[in-house]
Amino acid sequence: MAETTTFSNATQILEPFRGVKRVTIEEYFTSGHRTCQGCESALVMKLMVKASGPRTIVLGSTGCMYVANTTYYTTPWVVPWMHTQLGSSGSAALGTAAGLKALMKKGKMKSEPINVIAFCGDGGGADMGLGAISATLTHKEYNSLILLYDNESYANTDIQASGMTPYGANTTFSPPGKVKRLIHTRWKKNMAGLMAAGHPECRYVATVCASYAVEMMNKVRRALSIGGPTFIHSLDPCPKGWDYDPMLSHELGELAIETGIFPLYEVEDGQVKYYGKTKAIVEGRPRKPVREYLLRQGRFAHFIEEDLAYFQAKVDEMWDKWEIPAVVPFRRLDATKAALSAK
Ligand SMILES: Cc1ncc(C[n+]2csc(CCOP(=O)(O)OP(=O)(O)O)c2C)c(N)n1
Ligand code: SF4
Ligand SMILES: [Mg+2]
Repeated sequence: MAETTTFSNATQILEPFRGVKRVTIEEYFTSGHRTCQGCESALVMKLMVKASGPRTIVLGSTGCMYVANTTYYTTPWVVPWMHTQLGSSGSAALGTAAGLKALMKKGKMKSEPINVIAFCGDGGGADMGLGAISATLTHKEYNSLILLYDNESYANTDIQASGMTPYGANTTFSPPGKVKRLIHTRWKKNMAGLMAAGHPECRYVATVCASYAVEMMNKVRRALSIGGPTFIHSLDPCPKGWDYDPMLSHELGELAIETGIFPLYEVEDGQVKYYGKTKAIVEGRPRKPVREYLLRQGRFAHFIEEDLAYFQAKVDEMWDKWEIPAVVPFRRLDATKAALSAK
């Protein structure tokens, strides 16, 4: 029987890396995967597990980060890793955290803080697995991180539109045609805002982009240290689905932030904190026009001026009209504002 120790629900305390030179050299996601050249999601996996360190269990729902990562007899994962069903990242996170806790409490395994991270794609997480993620974020007694890697399509099955695909994008479900130029006309789901606003037991929600690698790793470290269920949304440029030269992945990540399309922030115990260039925008720095980001990608090549103007207006609305800019789309009624200011 394994060594028995007194059980504690403590987490690993992972201090932030203070600059790139302080980042640990060990890798836990190495060679052996077959993702496309320039795949940002593969970089997210590498940084995520570098941030969490060796005492980590990673669970991954079906998608590119499962299929391309674990071809028969090859894997880049150095830490324990398990594949889970497409909509099940939330259930996998909760079940694993609960299982570890039960085994440690019973003295069947050594009591120690083990990081549990479940990742999911936008299709598996924001569409199919939303209910399971939501349930997990209500269970404050189990420590886990759910990381949604958002390449803005069901990429692995050949780029079908998801609830996270941007307005107007060309996907295999929404090819532009002569009769109808735009097939996909829904505005993208606001996952991090939804998770933060709707789950009072979840102490930490953040958005990340691997173009800002140290910041990204530090948010993973914070999420794992704070305890309870936590959630991170990562925006991942995907050369195949977004149709661009793989060398542009890093630049597109930056442009997504600089145009204000994807804000970088965290919500810790209800406090919103903006990061990097998003913080600069909040403090008055002008946003780059969205066309600089959109027109670098083949999936928007059919856009005409009218489409670019609509996209820009929607992003402007996020910044100018939302009660918490670019985070949650609530707007107070004038009567409510007046009543509050009269107090
Ligand atoms: C229940 C179920 N339906 C459909 C599939 C087929 N399928 C495998 S991967 C995938 C795409 C998942 O998209 P996403 O979660 O965004 O991950 P990505 O492939 O983009 O990395 C689909 C539809 C499946 N594996 N299971
Ligand atoms: S299709 Fe996109 S997410 Fe999938 S492996 Fe290729 S670049 Fe990565
Ligand atoms: Mg996807």
